[in-house]
Amino acid sequence: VVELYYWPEIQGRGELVRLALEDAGTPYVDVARGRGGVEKMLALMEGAAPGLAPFAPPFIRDGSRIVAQTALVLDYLAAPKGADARRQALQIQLTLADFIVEIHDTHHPIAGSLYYEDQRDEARRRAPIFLEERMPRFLGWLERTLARGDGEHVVAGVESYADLSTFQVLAGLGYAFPSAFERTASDIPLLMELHDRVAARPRIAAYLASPRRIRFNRMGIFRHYPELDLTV
Ligand SMILES: N[C@@H](CCC(=O)N[C@@H](CS)C(=O)NCC(=O)O)C(=O)O
Repeated sequence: VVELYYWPEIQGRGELVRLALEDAGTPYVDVARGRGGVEKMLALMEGAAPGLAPFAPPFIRDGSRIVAQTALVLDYLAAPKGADARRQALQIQLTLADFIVEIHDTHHPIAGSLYYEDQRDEARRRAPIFLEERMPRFLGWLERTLARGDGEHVVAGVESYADLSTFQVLAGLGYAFPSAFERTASDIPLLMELHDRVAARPRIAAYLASPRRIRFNRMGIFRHYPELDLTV
């Protein structure tokens, strides 16, 4: 059974791995959500197991193998068949990873170690620039990627983990920045359809309705602070 290691109280980057495991119906243990699990996770990061220790969660343990870095974990667990499809999925996933860093930095522009309240002024400068410039640039690229492909999958013609991660980023942006996201929605019709299609996949729909799906909250990457959203 695959062991997933991730912070227990947030969706975060771990959610991208959870979605892939859930969609594939792969049995897994969400270790840090169990008793003593965070300690086990930290021990592995400190090098408790032989081999390369992970720098940060999420990571997985599959037998004697420990794999970290979200995109690499997804490639390990769920790479689409075919060298071209596999490379394209990774390319898209790494672009999503860049996007996620910028999303996170809207509420933590100075340091991850400081409270939001201690960097709110900087966040108030950064968030509108993200919403006006960066969010449309990333989403526009994803929309064009769909339009140039089969219109339904970010890797044309192939179902992949990158569709699931795209869904998660769209869901998170809609939660964090409802007003800015609504303004953008009409520019990204194919992405909005992808979002709904992924949410309706039987295993994903069951997962989203289950207690395994942690709710969005103010500890994760996608946070709703009304003062950072655009006012219409
Ligand atoms: N590039 C890594 C980033 C991993 C990462 O930033 N993990 C966060 C949680 S989502 C963390 O716990 N970071 C601890 C740290 O950076 O010190 C990935 O995509 O997996």
